[in-house]
Amino acid sequence: MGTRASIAAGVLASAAGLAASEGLAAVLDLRESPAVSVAQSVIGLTPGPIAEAIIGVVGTRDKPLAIASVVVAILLLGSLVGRWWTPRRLAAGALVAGLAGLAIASVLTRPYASPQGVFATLAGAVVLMGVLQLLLRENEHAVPDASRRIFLRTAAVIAVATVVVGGAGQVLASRHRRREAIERVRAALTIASRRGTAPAGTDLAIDGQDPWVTPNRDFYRIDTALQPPLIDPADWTLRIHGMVDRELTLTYQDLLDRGLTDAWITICCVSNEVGGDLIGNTVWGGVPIQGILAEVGLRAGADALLSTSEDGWTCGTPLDALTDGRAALLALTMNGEPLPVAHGFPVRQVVPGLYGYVSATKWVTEWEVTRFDDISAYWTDRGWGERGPVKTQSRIDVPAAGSSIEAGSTVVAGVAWAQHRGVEAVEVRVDGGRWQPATLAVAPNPDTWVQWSLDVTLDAGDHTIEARATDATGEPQTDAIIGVLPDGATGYPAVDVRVG
Ligand SMILES: Nc1nc2c(c(=O)[nH]1)N[C@H]1C(S)=C(S)[C@@H](COP(=O)(O)O)O[C@H]1N2
Ligand SMILES: [Mo]
Repeated sequence: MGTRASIAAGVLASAAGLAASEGLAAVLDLRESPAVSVAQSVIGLTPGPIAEAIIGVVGTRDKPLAIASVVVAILLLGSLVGRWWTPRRLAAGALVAGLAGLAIASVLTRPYASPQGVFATLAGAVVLMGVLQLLLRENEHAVPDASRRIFLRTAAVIAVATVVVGGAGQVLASRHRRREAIERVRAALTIASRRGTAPAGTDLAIDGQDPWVTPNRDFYRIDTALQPPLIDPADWTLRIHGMVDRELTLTYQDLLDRGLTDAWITICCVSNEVGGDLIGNTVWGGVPIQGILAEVGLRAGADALLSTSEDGWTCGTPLDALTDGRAALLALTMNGEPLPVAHGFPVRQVVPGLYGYVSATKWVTEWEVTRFDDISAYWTDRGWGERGPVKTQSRIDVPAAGSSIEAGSTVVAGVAWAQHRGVEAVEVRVDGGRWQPATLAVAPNPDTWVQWSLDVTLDAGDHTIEARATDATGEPQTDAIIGVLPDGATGYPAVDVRVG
């Protein structure tokens, strides 16, 4: 292989090594990639007067310049490694080892030093040498043209892989930095909002039962976003248009200025199976949607609010549910904190009594007042029901399904919900026997779930415990076993236990 080819191979191999270490650094979520650590060390080691002279010339572009110099230096040294690879393998290896050693030293002396950083650096060195070996191996083709073709083809494939891996690494890394910036903005917000302590009497605190207040970190999460949108509240707006008398655009500050209302609301997902856990209860702080709609003025004939999120998800909500006085909110806080990013930061909707897919738009940025006849939305396009009212349901948390318990008296406990109608009663039966009324804990309003419990006496053998809730209109939940599609699962929750 000629000199030019080995130099080119060296440049390509070092670029590939660099891309591999940058890509790994991004995947491993490192605060700083090895190349940036080296650039930082270079900046730190540059004598003051020289640094000042450089800054005098390039101004604030000194940091990109430092990184660019490191990259150029790596490629130049890489060309030397390539040049030496065949005739002076030992020297080439020593040069790579020396470079990797220096890079590892800078990684380890940085405040974000980590074993993963060392790993990413070493992986870069290994890729560099692997690529050189691949490109410069003595090949068996006697015909120079054939070996040239193989070299060029291999080099092209490696070049593409380098660009893809390096590019993806940069995208990931910049998203990581943006996420950190948004988390800092979020942490710095102080919004007067109620703490998420349960009102007296709501939580029976029975072992094995979910707490009445769902901690934010345990709150179920459902959305179509591979990565949640990262929105700075300072940039957030909600544009309201469509069948309104006056269009309006609201900012985050506009919402804060209106003052926040706190409301305990349980939200749940239409995809929650009977007995499932896609449900959570918390105190939301937000601005009532009804007042905002009154301000823009609804035109006659409108019956739907089509909301769109920053990431393009849509949902259609019946205007009735937003204007009948219930606590439908444009929420800014969850459990006394600014919304977590995954739960819609900075602003989302929460509407008592409707499944999330027709009401709970996270990262909401646009409202169109419209008619159901004229629209379709993300999930309704995919076969789910248009309106999505929550069906009365109950869940047995204790005893756990499949558990073995002692004969005699045992506590059966769980939750029940019928948001915005309220739960009037919960009953329990064993092996299809007589329904026995459970004791209900406190629910501060009809929009939250309610805990319940009942002592039952079980004798030895296998038993099935079932529950059913009755809403405040007097309607018991149905025993018809229906799956989640198209508008929510029904049937009694049932738990099988072995009593010994
Ligand atoms: N932007 C956006 N908002 C969304 C969704 C979504 O996919 N994208 N999913 C909805 C569904 S189906 C549910 S059940 C709730 C869940 O809210 P959570 O993740 O805060 O529990 O958000 C709703 N809001
Ligand atoms: Mo959902």
